[in-house]
Amino acid sequence: MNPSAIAIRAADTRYTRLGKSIMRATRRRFLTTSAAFSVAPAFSSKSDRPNIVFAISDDQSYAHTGAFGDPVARTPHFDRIAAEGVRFSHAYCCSPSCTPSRSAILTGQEPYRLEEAGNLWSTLQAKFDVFPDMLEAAGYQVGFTRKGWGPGIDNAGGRTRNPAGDLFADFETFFRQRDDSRPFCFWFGSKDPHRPYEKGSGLRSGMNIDDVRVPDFLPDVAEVRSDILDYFFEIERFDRELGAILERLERAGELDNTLVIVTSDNGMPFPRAKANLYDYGARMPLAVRWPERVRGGRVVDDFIGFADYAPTILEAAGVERSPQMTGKSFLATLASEESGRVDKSRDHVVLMRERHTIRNVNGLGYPMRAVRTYEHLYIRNYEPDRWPAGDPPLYAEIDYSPTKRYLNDNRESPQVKRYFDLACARRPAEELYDMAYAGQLNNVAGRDAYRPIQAGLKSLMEAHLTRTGDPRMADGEPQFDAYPFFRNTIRPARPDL
Ligand SMILES: [Ca+2]
Repeated sequence: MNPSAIAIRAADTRYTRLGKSIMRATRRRFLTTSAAFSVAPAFSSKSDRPNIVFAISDDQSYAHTGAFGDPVARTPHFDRIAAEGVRFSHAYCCSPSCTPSRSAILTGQEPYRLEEAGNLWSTLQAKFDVFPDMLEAAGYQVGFTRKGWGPGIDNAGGRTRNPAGDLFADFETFFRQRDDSRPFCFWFGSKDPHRPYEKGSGLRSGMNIDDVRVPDFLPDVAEVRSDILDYFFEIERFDRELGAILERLERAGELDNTLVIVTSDNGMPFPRAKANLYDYGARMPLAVRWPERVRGGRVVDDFIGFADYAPTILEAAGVERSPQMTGKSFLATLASEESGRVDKSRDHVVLMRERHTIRNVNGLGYPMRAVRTYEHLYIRNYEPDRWPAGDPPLYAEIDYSPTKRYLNDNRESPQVKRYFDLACARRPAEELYDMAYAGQLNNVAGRDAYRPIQAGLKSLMEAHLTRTGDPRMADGEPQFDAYPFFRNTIRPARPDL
């Protein structure tokens, strides 16, 4: 066993022991503090308080729904929520990695504020308030199915259950056992379209490979097109399951008093997408429907960050937000009846990444921060000597896939090398992209004409990070690389990429 594996195993044991004692303490704490999550007087009866359905796919980029204009992926149920509700064109996950993204959703805080939960596969300490606990303390019934918060070990942080609520086999089981005199909040956490895929499933389902829009950072070849179809196959499966939940609510007469939010946690599992701060890694589908309060048929262009969900959901439920929360409710925007840019202060979003997998030499992460505005994307890479997609030769931050294999097998070809380097090569300490000028492929950082813009974006980003307590803005080395990684995969099991 290599030294990192031993260190991690030791950390596992320490955290398990720690977890048990914290768990007991937390149970007491929860019982004594739950009354603090009070219900506002105006929302005292069930009819004033909506049910909430939070439907989240796993690894889906913003572009891949019918409502966002994709010509192949068929998502009639997402499209319905968008048509009868509000579609947000500029929603961004705080961090393009499952655990930190979901941690931000649940806590209403940026993941860099959440210690271990800034990383994949660690824990979310019980000291961080999560909206399902707060709703439950205010009388809601809360449940989830499949993938809630995670991956990680919730009880290592002193929790007694997944931060998304109590686990149920499916929505139907939850819905049948509920007390219908009280509202509920249900988290539908699909594992689609996370890899692995059944190779060829998209083509076999009848999708037209000629109609695939290949993103500009991937080579336009049959292998990649077919891989994208397999990804679409799972997006469509998520959408059908969403449809079944909507149909069940409609049949029970509960749909129109349900706040339905449909989104994803991070972008498509392809090179230069997932685990990157470019749009295909961090920009998310988002549609919200609540006809009793929200006029439908609108597209809103305000920037929404994932720390904004918890304050929005709590406000809709009439529950006071936690003082820990740094996100901002967008309920007023939902209720405004306006389209386009509604809240003018929402003109940018700040993004981050710390450690994703642990498959690099010494198990180090690839720390990044970024700010996205309508016109630009500025990225700061704090450790440019490390490898953004993981160390060669495995580049293990990129999920195994036919697309990754194609890039690797053809990396010496002049047509493919550029794409391989976009995903895998080292990156400079600063990147700046001008949306009007070759989008997110042409780094213009350091060019004379862009110096004032670059400086302005850096200071906008750092002001936000400082205001919200990012350890990277404080003195001393941040601890993200020292937190435990609760999975025994130090090296990828498959050496074949
Ligand atoms: Ca994910």
